[in-house]
Amino acid sequence: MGIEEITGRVARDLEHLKQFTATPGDGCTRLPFTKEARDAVNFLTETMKEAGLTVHEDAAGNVIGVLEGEDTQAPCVMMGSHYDSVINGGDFDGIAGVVCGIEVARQLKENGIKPKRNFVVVGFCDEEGMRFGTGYFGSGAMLGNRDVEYCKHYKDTDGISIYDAMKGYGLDPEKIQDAKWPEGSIGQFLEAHIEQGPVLDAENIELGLVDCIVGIQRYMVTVHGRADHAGTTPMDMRLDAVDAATKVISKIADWAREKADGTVATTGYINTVPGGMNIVAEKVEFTVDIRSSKNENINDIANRIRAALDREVKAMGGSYEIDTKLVITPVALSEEMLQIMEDDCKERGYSYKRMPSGAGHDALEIGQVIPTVMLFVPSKEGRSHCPVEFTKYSDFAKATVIMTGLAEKLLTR
Ligand code: HGY
Ligand code: MN
Ligand code: MN
Repeated sequence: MGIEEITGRVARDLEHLKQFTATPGDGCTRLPFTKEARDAVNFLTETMKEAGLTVHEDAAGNVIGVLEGEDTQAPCVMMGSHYDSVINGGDFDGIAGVVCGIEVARQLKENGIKPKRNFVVVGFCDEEGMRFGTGYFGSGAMLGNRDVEYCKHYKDTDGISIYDAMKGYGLDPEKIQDAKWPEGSIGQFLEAHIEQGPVLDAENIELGLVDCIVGIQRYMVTVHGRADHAGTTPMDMRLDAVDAATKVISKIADWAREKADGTVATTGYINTVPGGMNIVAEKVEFTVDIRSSKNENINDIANRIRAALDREVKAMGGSYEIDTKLVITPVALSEEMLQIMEDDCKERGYSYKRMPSGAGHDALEIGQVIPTVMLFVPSKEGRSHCPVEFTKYSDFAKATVIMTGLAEKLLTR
């Protein structure tokens, strides 16, 4: 099939998926266990079936399509990404990787490939962690890393737990462990994804061969002070949670800059309670997201945050607690599979470069235990996690051609 037809099929599927958002006209908002997620899963199910896959939804809400190989018990080749999004995000983050997986299945069949092992396409649930502050729920469940206690512990800002959200969505959270795949049943994992950064677009390079993914630590910090009148309470009598919290928050970015090696950290969410302009805040909640290709950097910044909280909150006279949302180490991706894709790029004359990923992905969770590789396509002006996120459909098409070449080699050896 020519690159134009492939581009047309990818465009058709992604254009159709754009409608499944809770914020039409203001980016993609497709949170886990919502109507938008259900609509997207229904469309992916139909599209996978039309591509000749046998489809089911697992206990975690992942949608799974299988192109059967000769030996259905042999370790499969899996390809996929996530179908959820951030709030007011873009139309390509995650979902494009699922569509590319379905497109690779189409090309394997069109190329007359007789796979010796199953080729499995997965749309993962809740990679972003946007609703519950966590991350990699579907891919983590597939590895057996999610249990009932986890589902009950994490709640969204309306106080709805993953457990209750799953029940409302029609899943049984008590069966979450049924999503686990047997040890050794997945041979390799492939993920196509937008770069979400500026490198490929700025250097006019068509494909990014990802050789490592940063580690991530995410925390929700709650600082407790005391609500008081903002006018009458003398400064030395206040337990001002905002005063203490901001003395810590204001240092985090500099601690990342000091590493001067690509380490990053940010506070993406701050909430004061009760939130009145003439009330000294009773408490402040804020998130921390720290990333680096060096795990010791992440640990160092996390430890400095804890020490600063001890110092500043003690001085204020209040207290604090830290809810650990995510701790995952950096991962090196498969050199063997990178080399196969690199050779194919050279043969086809596609420009490419090897590069790290500053974004986490389902590949970060899965790559901890399974040989994994990622292929990036350019993001226009490096923009992502916002409505202007854009990638040319022809870029996705080139990625599917390279991924099909890799899958063919893995499935026929
Ligand atoms: O946050 C991330 O790195 C990814 O987009 N989930
Ligand atoms: Mn994302
Ligand atoms: Mn993503």
